[in-house]
Amino acid sequence: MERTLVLVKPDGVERRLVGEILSRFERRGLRLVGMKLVHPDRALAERHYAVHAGKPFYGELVNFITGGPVVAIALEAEDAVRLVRTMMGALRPSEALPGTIRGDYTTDVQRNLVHGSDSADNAATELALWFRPDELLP
Ligand code: DAT
Ligand code: MG
Repeated sequence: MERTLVLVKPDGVERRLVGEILSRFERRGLRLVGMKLVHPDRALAERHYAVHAGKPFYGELVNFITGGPVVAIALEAEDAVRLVRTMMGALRPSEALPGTIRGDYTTDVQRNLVHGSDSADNAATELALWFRPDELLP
């Protein structure tokens, strides 16, 4: 079993798509092991997106993710990291297939509704960043 972090980004909360997004993962059969509504401060956002520091879109990205509340969700499944990435859809809007979250609801490379960890190592780091140990089910 593997765990991964999903964030419903501020655009998802604003667009009232939290339930829709969560229900896709639930119906697929992933186990919900943690969830909370958080308005991230800059320090949290900068740590979360540290791998992108220095890239041209980094400043805007941090502004966007700190612009409103997000829902942090911890999910468990076999191969959860890759499963969630597949269900999210590609970063490039023209490559996000219908049937994926991004492919069904977004056309914007930044306002793309969801974050999902991209490796098992990053999932562990990100889960520890967003959740205290006692906020996750054993
Ligand atoms: P993903 O969110 O699919 O993991 P990523 O890790 O490469 O993609 O980038 C993180 C976020 O940064 C992404 O969700 C939106 C933003 N971003 C990435 N590339 C961008 C670009 N070229 N222009 C604007 N925003 C971008
Ligand atoms: Mg990423």
